[in-house]
Amino acid sequence: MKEKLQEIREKALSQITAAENLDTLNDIRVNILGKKGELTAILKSMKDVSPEDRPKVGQLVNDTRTVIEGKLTEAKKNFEKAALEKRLSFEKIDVTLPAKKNKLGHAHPNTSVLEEVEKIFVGMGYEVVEGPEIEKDYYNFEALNIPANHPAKDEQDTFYITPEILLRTQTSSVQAHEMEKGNLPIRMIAPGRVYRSDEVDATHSPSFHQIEGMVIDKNVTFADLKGTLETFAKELFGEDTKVKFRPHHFPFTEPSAEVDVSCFKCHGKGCRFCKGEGWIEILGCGMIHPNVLRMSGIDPEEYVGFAFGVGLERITLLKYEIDDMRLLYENDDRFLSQF
Ligand code: 2NM
Repeated sequence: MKEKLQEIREKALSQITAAENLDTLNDIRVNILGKKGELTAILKSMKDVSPEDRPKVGQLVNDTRTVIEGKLTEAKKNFEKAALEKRLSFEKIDVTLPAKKNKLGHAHPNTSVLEEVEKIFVGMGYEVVEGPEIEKDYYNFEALNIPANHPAKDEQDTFYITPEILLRTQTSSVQAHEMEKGNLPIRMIAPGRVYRSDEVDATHSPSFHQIEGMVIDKNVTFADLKGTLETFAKELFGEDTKVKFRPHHFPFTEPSAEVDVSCFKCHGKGCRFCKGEGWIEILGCGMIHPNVLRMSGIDPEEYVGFAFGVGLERITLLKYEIDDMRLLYENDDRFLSQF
């Protein structure tokens, strides 16, 4: 038995040394260590060995196996190393070839403008607050002093889910929630998507974005509102921008105003951009109506506030001189990649 093992071992080692490639090595492994291999056959014949000799012989078989396996592994490594070295000596990298261009995505123009607007108001100490797009009629209309018979509540203008639940038509619903919480003073903007039952054209979409702002504190005046919005307009459209407040009407503010900025293209002379007016309307605003404060549990004798609402798309179209709102929603890369 011992001689037989010695013989297998020597034959294996010399075969391994002579092997020319990985395939030959594998054949050797199968012939000796495989299921029907020579060494395996010996293991199987162990039952014929006398019980006293079995441990010794067993040990010998195992040793043989270990030596052969070790040699096989070593030889395999040498072949692999040689193959790698051969490949490396052939392969070359031409560092003068131009690199592949990685096309990076970037922010949508609406997103860039929103970030700019948020930065301006955060700089003035405002908090950015978000709220639900599906709202109760109460927070979208009633809490904002919009009475049951108001035309805005018509099904022609508002998407109702049930008679009491709707898709918000303005983000002031978020402000109604904040007022109700009663953590005063409040200085916040509420950006987000709103829905109105409008036909699609160059200036309308059934879904667009608004940014509404609100400040509630003691001793807030219309002068604070004017100063705030003037600062906003100058930061957004340039230092030489002029603002004009025109009286207007909203149910949730009293007094109310619309704000125009001097045309940043023609600086007020009148051009195609401002339709010859020299001024461009950008937002609505006013002092929060006492009814709105009272309804949310705020005492209008103690606290006052101002609020404003801007259409994000309108600002984006103006800033980037885009003449059709539909371009903002089509996600055509040839259009978007220009910004
Ligand atoms: C506008 C114009 C004027 C407004 C009012 C409020 C609230 F919740 F404080 F009452 N938020 N936003 C407001 C006021 C919005 O959009 C053209």
